[in-house]
Amino acid sequence: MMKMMNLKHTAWIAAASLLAGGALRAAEQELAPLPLKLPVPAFMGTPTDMELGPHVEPLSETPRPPFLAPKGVKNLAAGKKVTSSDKSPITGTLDLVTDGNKEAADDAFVELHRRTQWVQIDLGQRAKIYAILIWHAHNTYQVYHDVIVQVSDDPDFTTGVKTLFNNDYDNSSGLGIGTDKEYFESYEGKLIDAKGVEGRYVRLYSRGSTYSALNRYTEVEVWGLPIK
Ligand SMILES: [Ca+2]
Repeated sequence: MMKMMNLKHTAWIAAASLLAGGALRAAEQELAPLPLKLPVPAFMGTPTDMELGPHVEPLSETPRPPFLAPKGVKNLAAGKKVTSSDKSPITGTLDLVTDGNKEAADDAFVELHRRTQWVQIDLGQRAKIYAILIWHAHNTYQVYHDVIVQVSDDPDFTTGVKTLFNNDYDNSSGLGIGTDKEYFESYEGKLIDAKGVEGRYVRLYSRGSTYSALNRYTEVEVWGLPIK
């Protein structure tokens, strides 16, 4: 009986100190909505003539709710160096991925060849990442395939790779089956909750869309805090 009480007591102290720790962290890190600047919507409403498979999330009819992150986070990808699996893009240049222009215009995206391709952003230093936003192409209704988002400290992504998002439900890109849903591109971009993951490099895969076999990237934002 005595032993049981001790155990309970110990458990209570552990729970109490966990709570206190949480409160302390919350005080240190005040949260605020991400100060996103969205592009002009190029189209509105729901497509009527597209058949949606079970892997596609229906288009939301309401704007995305504000995303809370620690106050002071910045888009660390702005103006940063971009590399790619495609050494000679069909249209545009890789710097368009981080140039800040995310409008649905013909000169705002880089277009990579067919099949699985990636773009990679070097944040220049390690960072704690809270949200990643992707605009492939929001000029028309389309769903991109095999969207996989990874973070690592290794520019070759051979070690320490953390996968934040993967909707490759049939493993056609060979990085493993993903359980995330496919989704429609829109002016809001796709927001991926990165939950404070740490790393220097962000890599984003895709394998064409319902609109085209090619891979467009209009803009990628990586919201976080540099690790000093
Ligand atoms: Ca751009």
